[in-house]
Amino acid sequence: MSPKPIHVLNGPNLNLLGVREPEVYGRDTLADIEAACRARASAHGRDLVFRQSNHEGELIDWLHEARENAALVLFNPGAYTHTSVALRDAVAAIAIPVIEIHLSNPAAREAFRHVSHVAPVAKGVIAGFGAHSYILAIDAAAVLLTAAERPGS
Ligand code: CA2
Repeated sequence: MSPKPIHVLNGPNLNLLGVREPEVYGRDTLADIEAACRARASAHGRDLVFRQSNHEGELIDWLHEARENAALVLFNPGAYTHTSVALRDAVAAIAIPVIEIHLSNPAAREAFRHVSHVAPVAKGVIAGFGAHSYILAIDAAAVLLTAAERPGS
């Protein structure tokens, strides 16, 4: 049986990347980031599912689906990071690891971005490296999954 894929889930407005606010989020589009993630995951021998939604309920459905179908989730909840108890509950409810990722470093931005409802139930958080946050997260995911697959772990 082939290993389950890594799911990369992206929240609201991330479809606008590369179009506005390049000084905050960089010049890469979400399609550029997806291509870079696919290449990195493939270098680790992992398949990838990459999705974006502007709807909280759809993100919750995808987290539930990942419970069955994914080895691990990389999750950029966008602004829902700071507002959504429902997304936090969905992350807490699934038994697989979830790594929270951000392009910017929310801790260095406005006070309302300093709270993450997701971080306390995530395996870890990678933030502040632009599109490279996603690549670092793929590498972290590969390390975690390889360790979990080792006999006796
Ligand atoms: O830094 C991140 O990855 C964020 O999750 C991005 C969210 C923001 O609300 C979080 O605090 C941090 C915003 C995504 C919106 O992306 C845009 C891209 C281009 C133009 C406008 C918004």
